[in-house]
Amino acid sequence: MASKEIRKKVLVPEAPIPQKIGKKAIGPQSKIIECIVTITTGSVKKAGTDADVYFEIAGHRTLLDKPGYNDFEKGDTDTYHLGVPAMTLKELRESVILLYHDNTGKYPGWYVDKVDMKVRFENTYIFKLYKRWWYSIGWLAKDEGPYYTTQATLQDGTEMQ
Ligand SMILES: [Ca+2]
Repeated sequence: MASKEIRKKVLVPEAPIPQKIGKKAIGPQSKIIECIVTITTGSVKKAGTDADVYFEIAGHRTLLDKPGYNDFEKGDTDTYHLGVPAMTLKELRESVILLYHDNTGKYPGWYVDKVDMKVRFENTYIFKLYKRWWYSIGWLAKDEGPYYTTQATLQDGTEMQ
């Protein structure tokens, strides 16, 4: 006859859910894995753009585009979730962060009023404010001064406080 089958219930531990979120769960080795970038387009004439806009962190670029939505119109505030290569806060602070567009579409020049970036560490659920770049960017345009460029370096890779 068939041997007696012995079934064992195998207890598989569930993935730990951190009980402490926020500052207490974050240490120097904690990795940032996601960012939220919020960008406000100015209200000056022709401030909006239909160019393809990119946000780049440590060489990892993301096209900022919400499907079925006209991004970056005059006066709008738009928010995007970005996956980023896992990195510590120190590594992020040493990273180059860029905002730029490809100068395509009608009136591609873009007036950027405000940008802020929040970060989420692995095993946490809260996005913490990393930095605000407010009132310091202005025209990203080939035909508007003072810089006549389509790229803004939000962080130049040097250590910031
Ligand atoms: Ca647009």
